[in-house]
Amino acid sequence: YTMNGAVTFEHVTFQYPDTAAAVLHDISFETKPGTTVAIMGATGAGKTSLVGLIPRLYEQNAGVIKIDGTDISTLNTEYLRDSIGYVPQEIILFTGTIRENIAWGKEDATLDEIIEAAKLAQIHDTIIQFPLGYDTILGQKGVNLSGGQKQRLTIARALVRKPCILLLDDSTSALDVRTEASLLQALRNISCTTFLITQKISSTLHADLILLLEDGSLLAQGSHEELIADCALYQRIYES
Ligand code: DUT
Ligand code: MG
Repeated sequence: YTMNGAVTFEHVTFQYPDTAAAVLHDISFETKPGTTVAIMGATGAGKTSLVGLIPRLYEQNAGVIKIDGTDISTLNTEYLRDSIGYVPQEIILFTGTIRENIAWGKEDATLDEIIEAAKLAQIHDTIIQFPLGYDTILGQKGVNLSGGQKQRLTIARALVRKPCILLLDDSTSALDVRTEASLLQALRNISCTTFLITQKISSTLHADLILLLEDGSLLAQGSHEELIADCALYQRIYES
């Protein structure tokens, strides 16, 4: 079967093997398929750790994580990671063409698939402005991209695998508000459940669910309107 991408956390607690204290405490939330989930919180709050549990990069110590109602610990790891696109916080590009960089990890991707992913990631228009287009070489001997262009390229790399769930770890920090909104709308259009770690209120405004983490605990969750009404910390972030 193919995933719908409804993710559920039930009382999830997580601790890295080499640390004394848990970094996530009793996290519970539920997403609907194809929706946008924004994760906010100060540095060290546990945002990267939380999304890493979804493709089972780590195992939680307590609680259950489900996708479409199925406990992910019962799912084949390869299938799980094939269905989940992960754009890590650290961008990795190598010396090679744009085409090779997008297809990294899925070398059998066709040019059409690469272009489709680049369009979704809002980077196609930039790429075709280079004289060599998708054959443009990146790196020391080639073109240097801006921070936001690099972010969109790595998002395209995740999308070429046609994931049902996409994890964006701070991957839109360098995008302007309008480009980010176009990206989120494109992901909605293909019904890709998107987890967006962000520090920007502009990205949470259109999220269906906002998770606000503080010291590993879920301080608040809800829509922008709900958090503005109920959550003092969110109000402070909004006003700052
Ligand atoms: N931590 C570890 N081991 C690791 C990674 C993180 O002990 O391999 C700790 C550091 C921190 C907590 O887990 O106290 C949460 O880290 P995480 O990276 O999840 O925080 P973040 O919210 O993603 O922070 P940032 O905004 O700086 O990326
Ligand atoms: Mg992080």
